[in-house]
Amino acid sequence: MPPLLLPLLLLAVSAASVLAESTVHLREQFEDGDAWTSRWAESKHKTDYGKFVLSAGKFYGDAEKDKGLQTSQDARFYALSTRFDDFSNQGQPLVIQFTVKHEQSIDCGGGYIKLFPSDLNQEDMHGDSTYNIMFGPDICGPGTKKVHVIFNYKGKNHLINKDIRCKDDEYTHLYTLIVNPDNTYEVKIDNKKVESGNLEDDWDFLPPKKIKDPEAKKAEDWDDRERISDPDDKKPEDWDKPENIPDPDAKKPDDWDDEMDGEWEPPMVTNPDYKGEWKPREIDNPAYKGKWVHPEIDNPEYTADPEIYKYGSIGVIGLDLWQVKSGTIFDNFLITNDPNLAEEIGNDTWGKTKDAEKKMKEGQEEEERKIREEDSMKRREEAKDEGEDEEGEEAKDEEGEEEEEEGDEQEEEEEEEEEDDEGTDSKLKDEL
Ligand SMILES: [Ca+2]
Repeated sequence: MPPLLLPLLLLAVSAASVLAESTVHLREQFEDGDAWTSRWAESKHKTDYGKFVLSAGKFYGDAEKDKGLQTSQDARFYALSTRFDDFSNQGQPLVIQFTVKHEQSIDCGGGYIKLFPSDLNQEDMHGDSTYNIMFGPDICGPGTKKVHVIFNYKGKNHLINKDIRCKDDEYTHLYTLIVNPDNTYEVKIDNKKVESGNLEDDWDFLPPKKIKDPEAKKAEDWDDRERISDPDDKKPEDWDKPENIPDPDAKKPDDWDDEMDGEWEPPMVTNPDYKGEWKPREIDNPAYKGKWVHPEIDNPEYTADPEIYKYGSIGVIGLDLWQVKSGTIFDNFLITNDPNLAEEIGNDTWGKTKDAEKKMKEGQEEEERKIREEDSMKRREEAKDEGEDEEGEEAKDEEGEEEEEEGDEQEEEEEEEEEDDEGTDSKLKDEL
């Protein structure tokens, strides 16, 4: 190693260790039975909010660890939140992470969290309560399958300009948002980066830096025609020929009777000499000045803000959402200043149970398939025993239909993926 590298390396290590001071503001994995009910508060803003229950669901990787908050009633609003010590993310990364499992194969419903300032009245939390950040998946029909990243900036909610697609299968997925004090951000799904960039670029927090100069105008004699008609090109004198002419080969039929049939005229045919409409040839325009570009100036309305990322108070995380078909499980909530720690915890929780969860679901599907198969076999045999060919045919037909249906579903899914996300937010849709 060259001698210069060692002190540099030490410097880098000490800088890293300063940054590595991790703070965990919230970690909630629901591993202590019913005790969560004392930590989470349901809003009383409405009287008919849906109930969250503690459950690992129909299939899981670990019967205990995979327990989380599951929505249990269809077509309901949900409003539950938990409090932690108030903090500001000033000068620190802010990491929000949690898992979502739409095991009901969700049609329309929110899977996002809201991060609130600590002055939120949890008992009165509702759709219009002021929040700092809203983050997570939202699905409503084929049109909306996105990850929301909404920031409240100076009292106004701003949606991300980019389209981040969320997972729409029935497995548990890990969602992570990292907001850095240099005004950059990163969104991860299952510990893989799916989007990143600058807060200023990807949200409309600030007016644009540059605007078109209102004083600048294209000169009237600005010639921006790249090609023009050649003024020297003239139409040849013999150009114009009729499009159709009487057929020169046509002959008056021998039995034509002028008195009876009228005067004979040959039928019209396309003129082989017809050249169409004459157009002069195109040449490069000698007066071409290039495309005119509107000059830009600094926008007088623009003021840089080095602290877009900053929230003075963060103290509550809430699930404020609408679900048509319930069954979503939220788990592994984590709020920290340490992206690496979040990644490790993600791998230790979601990462450790995801494969077993998949295996269990696939095992269940295999069982169901076997039962269906045995059923249809039984029906076929019964039909055979009775010697009724018609019934046997029916059984076969039914099976054929089933296969077709499955095929259709797959096609639909593919179509859905192609559709863009012009749809309405699941919650908004309901509120409308
Ligand atoms: Ca858990």
